[in-house]
Amino acid sequence: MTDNIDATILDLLVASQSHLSGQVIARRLNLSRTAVWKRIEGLREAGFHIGSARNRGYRLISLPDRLLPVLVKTGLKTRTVGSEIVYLPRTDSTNVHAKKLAIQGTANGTIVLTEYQSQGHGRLSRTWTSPFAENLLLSIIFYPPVPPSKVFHLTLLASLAVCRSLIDRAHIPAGIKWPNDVYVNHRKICGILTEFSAHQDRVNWAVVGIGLNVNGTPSADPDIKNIATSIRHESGSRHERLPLLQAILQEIDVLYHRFLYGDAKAIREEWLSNSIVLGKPVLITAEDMVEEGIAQTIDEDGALLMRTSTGDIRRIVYGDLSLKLKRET
Ligand code: BT5
Repeated sequence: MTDNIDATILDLLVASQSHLSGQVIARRLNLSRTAVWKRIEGLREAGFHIGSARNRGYRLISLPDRLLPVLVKTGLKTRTVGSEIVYLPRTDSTNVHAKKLAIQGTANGTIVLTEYQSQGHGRLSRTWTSPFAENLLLSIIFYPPVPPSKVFHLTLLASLAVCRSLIDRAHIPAGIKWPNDVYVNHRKICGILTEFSAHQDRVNWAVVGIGLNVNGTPSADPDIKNIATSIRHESGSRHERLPLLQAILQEIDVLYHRFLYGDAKAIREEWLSNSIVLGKPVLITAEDMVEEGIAQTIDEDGALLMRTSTGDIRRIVYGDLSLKLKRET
């Protein structure tokens, strides 16, 4: 695991175009040369490729393809999101871990990042599967000063942030499927799971979990091969996870502040213009109902308004339900 000393060593190595002597690093950090050497060994174990030459010192050759906090923080321009970054190479579920941190009162905007989840989950105890270090798996903790009816905006803004980033950075035609998915070419590329705790009319904390398929190959996973896609599958080549993650965090940061202090209406409008369900025939299933109709819009609180065959407008509140575009059924 890297910390501030590692981060400073990495900064020095990145800034230095050639070798940097252990003595110079030691002096800058007020460490012994042996301590520097131990740090370099630790960074090598974490996957940093650092060369060394006698009498010349160390040189950074390549960075690891791991979402280490020091890398995520470098160049990250956010006010709230990523205020703290908790990196767990493996965990059960980032949402589970994040909920524990939220209860302990971790900083607003803290993110929990992992390379692998043994019990990643969606809604209704469904499973979220993702191979080691191929995709993005994270949860963001917020303490939004809003009533529970507004929490769905967090799912809206996260899906919008992912959608924008996929279009702008990966150049793939992403669209949002109400209530919590991002789709590309009729397949799911991202799922979002927002969980929260509220007391009376006030949200205590909310955790926004995001699973985005970047370099995974869903076609190799029998459970999702017919319904899922990834950036790699769509574009035909691997995609760097780190800049994409930073772009998503930055988008979420901007949208979160806009949601709280500015213009939730504009977010909803942009969300609507990226929706792939509006105007389409849809089938809603929940424990106690099956409804068909044409998706009309979402209202201020994120509920879907659907016109049924009798012409009535039904208001479908986000919850434990599933929405299928009729062509998928
Ligand atoms: C979701 O649930 O789509 C929300 C998924 C949220 C996952 C993130 S990962 C980080 C954080 N930590 C967690 O433990 N969870 C969050 P839902 O709408 O219920 O959809 C779940 C369904 O998506 C499954 O039943 C599968 O059919 C499908 N699925 C599973 N893994 C997938 C994948 N990698 N790509 C696309 N679809 C997948």
